[in-house]
Amino acid sequence: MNTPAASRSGAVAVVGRPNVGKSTLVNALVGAKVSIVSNRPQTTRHRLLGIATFPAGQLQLVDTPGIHRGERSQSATAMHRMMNRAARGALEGVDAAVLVVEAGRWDEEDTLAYEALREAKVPVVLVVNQVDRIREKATLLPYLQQVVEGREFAGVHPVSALKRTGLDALVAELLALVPEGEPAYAEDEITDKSQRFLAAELLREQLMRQLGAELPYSTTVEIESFSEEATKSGPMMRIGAVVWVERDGQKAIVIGKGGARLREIGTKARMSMERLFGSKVFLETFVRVRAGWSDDEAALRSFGYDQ
Ligand SMILES: Nc1nc2c(ncn2[C@@H]2O[C@H](COP(=O)(O)OP(=O)(O)O)[C@@H](O)[C@H]2O)c(=O)[nH]1
Ligand SMILES: [Mg+2]
Repeated sequence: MNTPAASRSGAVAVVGRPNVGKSTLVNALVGAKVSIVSNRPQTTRHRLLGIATFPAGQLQLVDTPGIHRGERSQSATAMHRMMNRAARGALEGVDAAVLVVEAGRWDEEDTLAYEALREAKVPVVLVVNQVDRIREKATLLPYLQQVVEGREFAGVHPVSALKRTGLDALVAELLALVPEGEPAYAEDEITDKSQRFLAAELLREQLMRQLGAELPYSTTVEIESFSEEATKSGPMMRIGAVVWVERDGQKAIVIGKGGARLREIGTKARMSMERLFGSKVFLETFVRVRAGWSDDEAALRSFGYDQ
């Protein structure tokens, strides 16, 4: 008799320094953009679950803001403490962790992330990402030998999250590391976040991508209204969003000449929302000024930062 292999299900933390491609990897495994991506560090501000279901089981991937050295923490111990705290938060209750690094590079922050993971005593799978950017493939082998030397990994996977190469072997390895069990989420669920939250994030992604260097960090997005209605051509989501900035000058920058910048931001965000939600979206975006929002805890709470 042929009994099918038992299904597996478990949580896997995705950890690494900023900008290595953690969110891109989570999206590639989930098969949809649940976590926003930009070339700026600290794009991810919230802990988010990406749910990836395969024939052999389900992985709940914990995407995290990158662990990095705080600018103000000068001593190695303070740095260490911070790394540990960040890693521990992401590691609560997970069955395994993925340490994402950039192919061809390993610096002090990668070492700290590795050490924090080892202290948490979960199996660590090393994902060497962005291998598509390595022109001389022959340089990869000595690099891999060098980074695993003296370290303990449950597995090592050179991948390209962007081009989606090397992911099947990674998934097989991760499924083997999580316990047997039924999926924690239904097959069609892709994240633990609401559509409202995802809509705010997709708008923030465009702010990160389209605004000059300093501005993205002093903006945030709040969804004021969110409703679904039936139209002749199918369902439509009607979304009202506010981009909060700290100063009038920033408002002018976000809006742009004749409103051009805001239109471009809104159009791109709407298209990503339509792709993710599989529905028509009518997006209305306003820019408002609220001084010092990032310091005001009550404001942060009302923007959903305590989720
Ligand atoms: N060439 C290349 N770029 C990548 C790859 N993975 C991520 N990136 C890019 O690296 C940048 C940071 O990605 P992101 O996922 O936001 O990194 P995170 O901060 O670790 O979550 C983005 O511009 C991505 O498009 C990859 O496999 N290859
Ligand atoms: Mg990220």
